Amino acid sequence: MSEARIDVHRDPTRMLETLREDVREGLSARAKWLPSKWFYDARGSELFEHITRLPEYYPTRVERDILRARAGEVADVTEARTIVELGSGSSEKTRLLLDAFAARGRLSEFVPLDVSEAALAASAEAIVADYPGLRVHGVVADFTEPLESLPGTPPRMVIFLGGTVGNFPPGERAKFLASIRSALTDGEWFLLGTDLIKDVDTLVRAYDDAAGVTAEFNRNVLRVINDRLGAGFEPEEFEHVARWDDRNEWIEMRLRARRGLTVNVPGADLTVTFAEGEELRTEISAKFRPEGVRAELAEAGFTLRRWWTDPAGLFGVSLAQA
Ligand code: AVJ
Repeated sequence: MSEARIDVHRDPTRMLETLREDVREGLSARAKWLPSKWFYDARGSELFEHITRLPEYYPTRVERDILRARAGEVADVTEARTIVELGSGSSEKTRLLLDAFAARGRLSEFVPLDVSEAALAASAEAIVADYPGLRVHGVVADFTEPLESLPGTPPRMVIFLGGTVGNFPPGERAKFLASIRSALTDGEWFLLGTDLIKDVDTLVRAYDDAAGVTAEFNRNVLRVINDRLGAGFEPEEFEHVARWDDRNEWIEMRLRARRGLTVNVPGADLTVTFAEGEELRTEISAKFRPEGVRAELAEAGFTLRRWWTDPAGLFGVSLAQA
């Protein structure tokens, strides 16, 4: 019985230092903000998995339908030998690709990469058990840091699903796409999921579900800061806010202080005050137009070979070639 190899490229000391810097910068800014990657400790990753099963959160379901319909075509077009998944989480949708590649008997290696070691270990073990003969090489790393050289037998295909590319602010998104391109050799592949612009109601409800799971996910970033930096946030003092920003074409998640608060963050040598009603931005999730996705991929040096969407045009999947 083989085992998943898991390399930890994330140095815990450096990770804590980055959190400390992000908290110092974001919480002392005039308009407070935090990078969304800090949601994903073990509990945050589990809450996100719960979100993917909510009736309001359509992206996971719709992307899964697209992948189910197109996985065979992805395998036939790319003939990839290695799949590298960025932000792999549970890798649940990725199984549709692994199934299609396995049926063709060509795929030799799967490289899931995630910041959450707990999520990665669980998914890598499960995939090793279910795909005999597939080498599984998990990497614990932060994909917002510049990518080092990618492992695996060529031709490789990097996949980045779920619309997570929307979490980057636009300038950083361009740099990120360019760094994927430069980690690939000419002719290799990139499969990208993007959530598309649609009516505001559908968008906002996806980020403000009736059961309040997204609200708990949002507040989890405060628990992460409590755990790692000894902060004294009381998450219930903050109200979950999800809002569509029409000018930037993105959803913002915010935490709004229900009353005036002072919070100590000893691990960042910081005391933060919130006025009543003051908001902390915790995530942006950009939504795309098909022509915008094509333009951004081209700008990064990719050629779009296939574009797939669902019948209602909710979500798009691009297959691009370096
Ligand atoms: C995991 C980044 C794709 O932006 O839709 C879900 C995270 N935030 N609900 C997204 C999220 C609020 C999600 N991604």
